[in-house]
Amino acid sequence: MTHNSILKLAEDIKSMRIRGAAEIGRAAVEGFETLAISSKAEDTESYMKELDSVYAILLNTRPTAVSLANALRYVRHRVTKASRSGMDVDELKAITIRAAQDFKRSSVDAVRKISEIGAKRIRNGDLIMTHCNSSVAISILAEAKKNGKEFSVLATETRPRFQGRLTAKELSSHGIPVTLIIDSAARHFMPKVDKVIVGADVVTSNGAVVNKIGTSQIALAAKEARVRVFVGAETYKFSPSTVLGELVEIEERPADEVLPKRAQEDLKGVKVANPAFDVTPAELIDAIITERGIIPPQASILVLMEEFGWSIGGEEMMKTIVEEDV
Ligand code: RUB
Repeated sequence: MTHNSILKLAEDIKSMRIRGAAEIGRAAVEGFETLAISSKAEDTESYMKELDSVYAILLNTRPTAVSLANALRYVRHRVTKASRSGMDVDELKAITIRAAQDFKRSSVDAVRKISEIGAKRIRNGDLIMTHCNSSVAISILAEAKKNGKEFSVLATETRPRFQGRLTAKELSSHGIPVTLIIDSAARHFMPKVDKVIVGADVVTSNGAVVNKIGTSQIALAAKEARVRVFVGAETYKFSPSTVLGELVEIEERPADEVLPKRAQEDLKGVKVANPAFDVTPAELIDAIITERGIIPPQASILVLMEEFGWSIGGEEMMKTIVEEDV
């Protein structure tokens, strides 16, 4: 039977009480920790079944963020390997907890490294635009402020869920001057902007970035105004399956996030579309800041090859869609 707190965790991710790609990944592996602590399984087979069921429940909460899938696979892969090597159920539980904690530690560490690298690109007097609420983008800005840089930020409000308000609040709490603007004002302000810094839910093998809906419009306006676009992304946000041509699924959120139920009744027959993310092609991105350094988006394939130990067209690369192998 699935533990109630795991179902609650899944619901919290689905309803966006827990949100943002990094946070989703870290929260998901905590689901495995909860399982390991509370499972009453006495043999490895039953434990692996429970693990697989928790994996499926959490994986299906939000379809776009690859951080979620990669985090879950990071843990499951280690436990599966241990199970195949003949470890007993208590050892498997201990490995689950250790792997989950390793993932969380490496995630926090990656964000810290990205913020140190990214902060160096911020100059005194900069006006920086950000979109949505990215913990990675905010860490870069907070680190720059900590290092004594003086700059200000334009934060888009990010309809329909207004995550930009969270961003404005967090930046303000770091003493960074911030102005909240409506999403459609992005192009209006762009000629005054020095840099755009956003986060990512997914980086594909061809260097495209999937992030909050509206990111690609901002990147387009930035290109037109010759403003640099930086994306902060940990390497676990790079998607291995895109190398085989898999497309990233764009999450469609409920209509009432855009139009409350009562307003929908007034607009009978009108459909609402509410995609949560969009794709910004590599040509509109200047650099991706990872924990391993700043790379041009076109080098994303190299990150994936190193991460998974692939050679071009090699057997391991061709097996990437087999979940256990990634
Ligand atoms: C959040 C969003 C963020 C990325 C990166 O979307 O698009 O820009 O997830 O965030 P949502 P982070 O609010 O729908 O989850 O840098 O924190 O991983």
